[in-house]
Amino acid sequence: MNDRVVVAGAVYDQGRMLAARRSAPPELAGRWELPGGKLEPGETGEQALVRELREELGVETEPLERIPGEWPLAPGYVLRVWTARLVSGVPAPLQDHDELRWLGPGESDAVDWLDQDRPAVAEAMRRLPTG
Ligand code: DCM
Repeated sequence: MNDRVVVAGAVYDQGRMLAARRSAPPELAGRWELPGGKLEPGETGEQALVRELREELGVETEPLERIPGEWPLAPGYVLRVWTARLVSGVPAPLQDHDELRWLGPGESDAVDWLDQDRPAVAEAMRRLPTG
């Protein structure tokens, strides 16, 4: 059985990484994630990521690298994560989120990440570009 893919982005800008607090569904609300969403048929992971970040945050991004690995979500779904660069726009919580926060080096524990995002968050923070 093929699991459906959820893509998420570790968006970098000015040496920081973006974290987003979910507003729904109730069991995930209040927890923080790397923003993203479900891959649609015919899309590459990178295309889905750019689309989801545009829809959810109103920004244009450029995927950089896939973080190796795949993490189980709800049954039937797996999470794949890319690093990405903010190209234009100021992120705003347009959908699914009620707060955004930029995290600098050493600040990754400042928010309560969804458990399933933690391995990718740790790796993305290790890859944080300077400046
Ligand atoms: N999800 C997750 N971690 C992320 C992004 C999404 O666990 N970084 C989960 C939350 C939802 C599902 O994937 O159960 C689909 O996400 P969305 O509702 O944002 O489309």
